[in-house]
Amino acid sequence: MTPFEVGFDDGDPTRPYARYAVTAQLGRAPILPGLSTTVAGYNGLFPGPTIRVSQGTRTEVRIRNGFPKSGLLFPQAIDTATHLHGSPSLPQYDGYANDITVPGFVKNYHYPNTDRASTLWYHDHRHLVTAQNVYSGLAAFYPISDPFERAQLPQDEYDVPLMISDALFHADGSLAFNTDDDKGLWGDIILVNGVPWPTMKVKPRIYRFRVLIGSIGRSYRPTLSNGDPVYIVGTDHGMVPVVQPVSSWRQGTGERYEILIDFRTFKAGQSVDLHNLSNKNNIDFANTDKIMRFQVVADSGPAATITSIPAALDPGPVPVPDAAQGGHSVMDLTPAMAVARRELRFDRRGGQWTINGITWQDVEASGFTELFANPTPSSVEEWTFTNSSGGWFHPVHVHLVAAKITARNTDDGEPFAWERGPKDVFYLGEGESVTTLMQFVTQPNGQGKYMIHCHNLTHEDHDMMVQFAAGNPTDNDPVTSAPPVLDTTPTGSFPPVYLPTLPAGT
Ligand SMILES: [Cu+2]
Repeated sequence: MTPFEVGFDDGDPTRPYARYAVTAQLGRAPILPGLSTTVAGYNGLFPGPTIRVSQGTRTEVRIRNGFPKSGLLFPQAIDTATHLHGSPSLPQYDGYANDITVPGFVKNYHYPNTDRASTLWYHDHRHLVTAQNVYSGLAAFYPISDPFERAQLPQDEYDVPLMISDALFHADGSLAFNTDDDKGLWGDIILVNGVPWPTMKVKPRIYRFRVLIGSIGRSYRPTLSNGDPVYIVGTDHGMVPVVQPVSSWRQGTGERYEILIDFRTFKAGQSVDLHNLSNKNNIDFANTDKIMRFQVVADSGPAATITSIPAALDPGPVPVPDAAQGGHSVMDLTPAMAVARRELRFDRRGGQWTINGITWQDVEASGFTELFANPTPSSVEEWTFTNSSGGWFHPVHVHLVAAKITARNTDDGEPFAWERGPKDVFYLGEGESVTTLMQFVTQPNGQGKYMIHCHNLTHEDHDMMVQFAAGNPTDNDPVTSAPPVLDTTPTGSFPPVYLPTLPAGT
């Protein structure tokens, strides 16, 4: 997406500033052969427009709710709350589940983008309906780049975001929605960037794929059909220190893994498929074991800048604003730095999904004062997340922070090979427990409340979400300090300029 105005000064002229405008609106997508599907997406697209930002460039992203008065999957109008997943945004710009923009209103979100290169994404977070809003289309990529990442990993046409999701359709091509008694949504069609089982043409080179699971509930275990490894070069929050070759990896909703696939030994005309080995407690169908195909074509164009698989990566220094507040590089955190240790248990109780027995309903009933924890800004804490059930899995997301996984209760006690980098979603498989270190660095004047929830979006909606406050809980009230305003923008003021996000050659 191209910013429509650059150089706007919001009072901090030391950093460049870019503005974007996105309208959440209905659109038509040719997802199934010969049929048209109505989606509810950013600019009417699924996935929405990719916003690529250089580290240090501040952004204002205007999200207009341009939906009609009646909804898509349900009769109710689609209210929105937009979360930039992976950004240490101020609470009032973090997509707090009750900070709602109704049709006809616009909210201006401000993002710092000071973090190192990482694959962020923006998606809806409106309480009770997040699953249907994201499923309808409200999800898109927002990669941040920096000089260290640009020097070490493939760029441009060799840097491809892949949003994997699953869906159910009616015979007329319209989206069907069934969340299986709030357990999850299990579609029989696998989509990559909104295309069922696509084929992507690739050159015999090294490609970088930014894999995001945008499904509501389904998790995946991708693997290449020819047995080749993929190389994990990035996790949710950026580059890994040591590149990890894996034959498959497990990935739940909200998680991002950046992988390299080496096509250099392939001849034009050969192909390799990305398959899905699945995981326990997914409901699989005839073709949910397939994701997409890579079709190799003749090489062309300028020489590649990345010509070998790196063994290690340098993420660069801690960003200046974080370092000024005592911020460490997340992978340098050690247990000795932790000033508190906390436990979070993810359970089903009385038909509700709960965290330590608490739900977001309880948070609402408390007038939004109920807190799981109240860490001091810049302090390091050790949090352990536990799913003692054998009947389901929970990918758990903590807002504001990046974390280092230090231990698991499985196998050798170590994190899995693919998750040895900065993370903000932790896959709690059946009977699994994950221990993490995280540092609660806020922006200057950025104290306040942030959410913790399961990223299975039906679990989140019903009602597996709580909150913590970094510093003063009453600072930066997420609902009242930057409310949406009536959208009086004349039509056409914000042209929907965007980069298409379909893989090349599909
Ligand atoms: Cu869950």
